[in-house]
Amino acid sequence: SGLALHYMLLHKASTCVVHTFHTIITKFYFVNIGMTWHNARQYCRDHYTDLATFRNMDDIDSVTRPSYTYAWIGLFDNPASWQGVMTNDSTSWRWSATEAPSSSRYMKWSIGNPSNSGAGETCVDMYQGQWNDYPCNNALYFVCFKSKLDPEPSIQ
Ligand SMILES: [Ca+2]
Repeated sequence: SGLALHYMLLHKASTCVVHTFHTIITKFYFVNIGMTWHNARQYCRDHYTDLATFRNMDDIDSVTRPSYTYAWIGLFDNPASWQGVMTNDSTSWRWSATEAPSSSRYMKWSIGNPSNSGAGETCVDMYQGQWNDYPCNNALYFVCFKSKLDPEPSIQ
């Protein structure tokens, strides 16, 4: 009956919480469609989780080879966080998925960047694994990520 099924689901959920834990798996996806940064973010949110967020070098290395062309990643400059005049203080850069600076403080800027050339570079692309601030309205390929719970629970 419906009642019995409801009980079973509750029981199963309860068991899962008490006896198992999960790890979060992140996968990166290179999308070879040219889009503005904001349209790329919407595409990633519709089809995956968000534009790519990188926590360490292993994350960057796990992106497949086509990313070795210019591609948007999920880093942007939040004007509300700018200190005084519009600086490129490293703490002002935010990840799209969290709207927060990197908790690991991991950064991989290319030499001379962020440069804020023409005071209009508020989004970030990646080239050969290194980051460059760049005007958001340019159409570039991009990298999305998808996070999911490990489907295989570990019994303690
Ligand atoms: Ca730049």
